[in-house]
Amino acid sequence: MTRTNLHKLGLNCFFEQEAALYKELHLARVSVQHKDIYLVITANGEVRAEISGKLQYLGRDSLDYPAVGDWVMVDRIDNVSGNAIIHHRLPRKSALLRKCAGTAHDSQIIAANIDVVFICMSLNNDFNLRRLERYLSIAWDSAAKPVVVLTKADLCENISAKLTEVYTAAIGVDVLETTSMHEDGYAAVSKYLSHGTTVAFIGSSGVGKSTLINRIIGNESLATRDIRADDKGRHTTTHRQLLLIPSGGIVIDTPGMRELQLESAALSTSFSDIEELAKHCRFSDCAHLSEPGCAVNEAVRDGKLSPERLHNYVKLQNELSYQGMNSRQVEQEKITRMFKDVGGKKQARDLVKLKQKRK
Ligand SMILES: Nc1nc2c(ncn2[C@@H]2O[C@H](COP(=O)(O)OP(=O)(O)OP(=O)(O)O)[C@@H](O)[C@H]2O)c(=O)[nH]1
Ligand SMILES: [Mg+2]
Ligand SMILES: [Zn+2]
Repeated sequence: MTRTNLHKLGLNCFFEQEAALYKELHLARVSVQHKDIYLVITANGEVRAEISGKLQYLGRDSLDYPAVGDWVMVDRIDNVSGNAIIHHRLPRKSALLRKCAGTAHDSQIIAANIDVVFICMSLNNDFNLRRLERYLSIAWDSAAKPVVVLTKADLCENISAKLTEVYTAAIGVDVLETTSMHEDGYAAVSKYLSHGTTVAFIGSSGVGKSTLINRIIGNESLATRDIRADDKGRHTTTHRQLLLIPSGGIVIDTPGMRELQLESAALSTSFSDIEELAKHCRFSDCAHLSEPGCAVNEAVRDGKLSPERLHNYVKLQNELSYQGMNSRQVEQEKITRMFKDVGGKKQARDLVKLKQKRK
């Protein structure tokens, strides 16, 4: 088994002091969480673990449970006699949180005990300052240092103009420009990856987070999207994962976030052109899908509006409309919308009733 130096993994006096309270247990850091099963890195390497009944019972909401990046106390450092049991989660120094779309007040923890947040945004399709602002605000709330990492510089023709825009949206934040297309395209990020420093990568799906991490590590540890597969919207990375960089530093890869909490004001500002067109749709509640007399779709047909832009707008609008609902309401609303297109509101109601009966 490979021995791990826990200081390389980010251990410091703060956590050592906390751990000293539990002399009979061992320190470990959570690297992966799959529902109830965890992978934790111990001094003896990675082991499978689950949380103790007591910890399960005492947890009041999802933030109480261990998450990727957390330091925990486990009862064993091998899997010879089954999963290790996590008895305690040590206090966090920082936490990156996201409010869940669909649930009223619940937040979800993306990563714990991070020093730096790399907010990744590509210089081509994904470039969106409003979205960048939302990522910045969750990064500022985390107590870690935000850094903007612009990817795919090779696909951008007016980099200096884009940089100027980013500087105005991210005042006082370091902004790095990267590309996977040549050897030193990631040189700018290396100075943030020093011994014991934890960097979390966040940003939309497909911007190149996992590609960047593979380059830093120097191999293809993480799956990245196949260039030929045009599966836009499908996430390549499916779970958060903490990895130790052999040359120093720790990274946490995350799947592209689909539902960052949005604000309708921000949406209107970013899509003022579409909102302007929508005023001319025949129906005031036009969803710009396949309704007759839709001015927005007409603009797409005339080549005045890109279909991708409309797609993004509709997607964001959808997310927005689920906000503030509890999970049951979201489920009902989804069913209603599914049938709305085929004119089957009654069918939708019946299905909802049926589902409620089963519960
Ligand atoms: N041209 C160009 N393509 C890149 C660059 N970086 C990444 N890509 C490509 O972009 C695609 C997506 O990269 P990934 O690393 O899988 O993206 P990701 O951010 O991890 O996506 P999720 O895991 O879905 O969140 C892949 O096909 C990469 O090869 C770059 O600098 N330039
Ligand atoms: Mg990925
Ligand atoms: Zn319309």
